[in-house]
Amino acid sequence: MPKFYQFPEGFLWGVATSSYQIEGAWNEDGKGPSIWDVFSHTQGKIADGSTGDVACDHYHRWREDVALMKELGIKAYRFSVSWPRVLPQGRGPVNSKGLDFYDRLVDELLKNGIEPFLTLYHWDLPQALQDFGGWVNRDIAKWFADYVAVVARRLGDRVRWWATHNEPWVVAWIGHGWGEHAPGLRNPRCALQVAHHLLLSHGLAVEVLRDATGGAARIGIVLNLTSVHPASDTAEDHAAAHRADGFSNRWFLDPLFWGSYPKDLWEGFGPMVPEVHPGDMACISRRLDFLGVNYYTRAVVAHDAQGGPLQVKSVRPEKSAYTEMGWEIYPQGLYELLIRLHRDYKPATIIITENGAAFADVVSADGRVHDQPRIDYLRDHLVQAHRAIREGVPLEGYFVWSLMDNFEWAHGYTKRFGLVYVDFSTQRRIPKDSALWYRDVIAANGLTV
Ligand code: IFM
Repeated sequence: MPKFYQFPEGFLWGVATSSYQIEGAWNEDGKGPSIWDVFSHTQGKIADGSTGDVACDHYHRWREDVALMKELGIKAYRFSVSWPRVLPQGRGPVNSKGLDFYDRLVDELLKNGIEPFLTLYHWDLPQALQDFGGWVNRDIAKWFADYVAVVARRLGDRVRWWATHNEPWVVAWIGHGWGEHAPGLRNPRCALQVAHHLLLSHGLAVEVLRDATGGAARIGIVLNLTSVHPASDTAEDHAAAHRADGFSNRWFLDPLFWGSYPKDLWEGFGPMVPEVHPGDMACISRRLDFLGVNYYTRAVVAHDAQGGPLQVKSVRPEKSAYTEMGWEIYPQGLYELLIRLHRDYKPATIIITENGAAFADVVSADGRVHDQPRIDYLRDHLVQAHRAIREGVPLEGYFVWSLMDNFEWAHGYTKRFGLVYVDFSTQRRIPKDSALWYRDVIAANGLTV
């Protein structure tokens, strides 16, 4: 018997994007270069040799993109502000044309009944600040807070939802530990220091946002989190899973909610631990109005004596299905994660700020994109989210990553995550079957399975 899964009234049904991945216009209207401009312009860094110079050309097509969201009945739009578009040098003079762009976007969203959900940092650091060490330099916490003040003063009267950072784990480890993202550093010690500076800058920004918005705003941070499973039932693999959980989840959650780094990992990292100044942890653990959760897949790990300081290796479950990113499809992990967050950290509100999948979408002879695997993925995750709500998790919103196909970082344009297909040679947008399905879910405030 089909069952209807009804979501709470006022549930925030959204879609998400980020500035570098969709805007293009990399050097227009006074914008300064970001570390991603420099990185993608460096040969060999991006799988298909592409850049975000044009991307989805959203900087010029924003009105059309908002109209598309309106047609789909989208209730909230999560986007990010490009720091170097607003402050070309990262600090100092404001580029009013850059700020005007977001001002117009916010007005257009509100005019169309779409709630703006603003992320302040989604990885496109001004190159001018990278030249001073970027996130490795402790001064950046203050530079970030000053940038946040500029944006909040301009948009704070209309934007209610503010996220300071998107996925600081990725910035720290993929950008500074493993070098696969900008700025391309390969130094684990730096990665841990960067993680600390990201958290510190978050804490300062929370205060700035509260002051600038008079307490009306809902302020939070977005983390990429996962449910970690041991590869076997041995005590060794269970211990490895606990360490991996520390690395992926607790290293950010504990400071934010409890004001301390996890002791087991702190000891495990030994001389690599970051420099922490008195007062830092109190600043980092300022009260949050919401926790943003990006969930894509679970992690399965085993003990491995050769597996670096954590002595962990990833295991790929054989019988599972995978997305084009090579990520296992494991909807139940979302439920497990939500329950665990609620139990251990008790965030006032949780928002799923990203969930979605890349598949090898094609435009069929009928001109449509029949992406049933994406519908299946989203449906199964929503059922798990619903299960968590039923069990008391304060989940208030869900954002699909992404509104449209876009620049998937080091993968360039080879991975399509969108509800809307983008033909990058013409910039034509085609809503995929999943977009129409999501429209119906939103209209019904729930889904029948
Ligand atoms: O495209 C990214 C996004 O920028 C951050 N979260 C994960 C997405 C898919 O990899």
